[in-house]
Amino acid sequence: GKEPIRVLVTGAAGQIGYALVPMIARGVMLGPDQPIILHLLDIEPAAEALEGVKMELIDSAFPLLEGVVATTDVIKACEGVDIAIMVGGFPRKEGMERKEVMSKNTSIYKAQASALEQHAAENCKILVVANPANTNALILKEFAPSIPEKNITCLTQLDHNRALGQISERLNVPVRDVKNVIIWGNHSSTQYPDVNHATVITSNGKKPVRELIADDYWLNSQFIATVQQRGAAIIKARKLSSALSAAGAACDHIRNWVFGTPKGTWVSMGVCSDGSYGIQPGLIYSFPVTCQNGEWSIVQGLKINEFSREKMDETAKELAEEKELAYSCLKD
Ligand code: NAX
Repeated sequence: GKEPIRVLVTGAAGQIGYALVPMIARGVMLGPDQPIILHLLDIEPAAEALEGVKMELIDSAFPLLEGVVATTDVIKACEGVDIAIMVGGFPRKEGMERKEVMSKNTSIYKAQASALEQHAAENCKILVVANPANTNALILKEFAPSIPEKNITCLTQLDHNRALGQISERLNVPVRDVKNVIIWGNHSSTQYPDVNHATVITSNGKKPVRELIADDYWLNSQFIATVQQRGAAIIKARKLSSALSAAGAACDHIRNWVFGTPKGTWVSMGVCSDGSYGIQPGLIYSFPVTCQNGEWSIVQGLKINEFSREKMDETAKELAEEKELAYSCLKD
């Protein structure tokens, strides 16, 4: 059979971790014939809970699962990993300043960057989920200079899936038939969910979403706000933040990256900007990407209208500000 792949999940004792590790162990991320060794990292206060997750993984007797390393030692956690899903971080608590949260996370991501750089497998693919996701990924990139930029990404597939879901609900079509929405920018409420290139497969062929939904108020205002605010709506309803949808999106992200996107279809990923679409090079910005042979590339040549341009720049501006804030934290 195949050699096992080592997958690191940080923050594995948390709620996304609890939804994510069984998906990985069932083959949702890397396929039904790919053996897995899970590396689970969390911090000392969560060590016992982490051990409990390990016990449940053993008790699940997943056929693909060949081993579980559960640890609070970041070096041991990173040893030889082929894929790293970075879910661990410091959450924003009520009354906390943005700078305080940023400062906690920049120091976590600076330290974990070095551990990955020194101990992960060559060509390890990294996905940052923990917020502020784009800026945590940026810090990881800057403090792990020997890891190729193309191997460091952040999660906006959840936002992408939320956008697909809203179109599917509105048109009452299966979500699998909705394609090519785009999430531009930051995984925050300034993100720009763009439907201008999105299509739906109908019995009469492929149709633009803008043709099927001839309601500009809904598309230009309600749809965008619903996707931007979906995380808050989930918290309000569940009293907990998105976990199963976030875990599912993390699996989608890695699966698309490793196995490729179907011809004519793109997904959204936070990746290092090369200046495409006039976005400041070096920022981790969500773009439409296609994947092939384990590598992503930014979809080129899409027409951008004035409305989109403004929204794409607004979210880029927020990311540039987050970058400055992160660096000012590192200097303190
Ligand atoms: P939880 O608080 O349930 O879990 C986080 C876990 O990380 C905890 O077990 C904690 O002990 C651990 N942790 C803290 N510092 C760590 C460190 N230095 N090393 C390793 N582990 C550490 O949060 P959860 O709901 O699971 O969310 C995890 C992260 O995902 C949060 O930052 C959250 O904001 C972010 N999200 C990002 C999304 C995205 O689409 N990019 C969507 C979902 C989610 O909100």
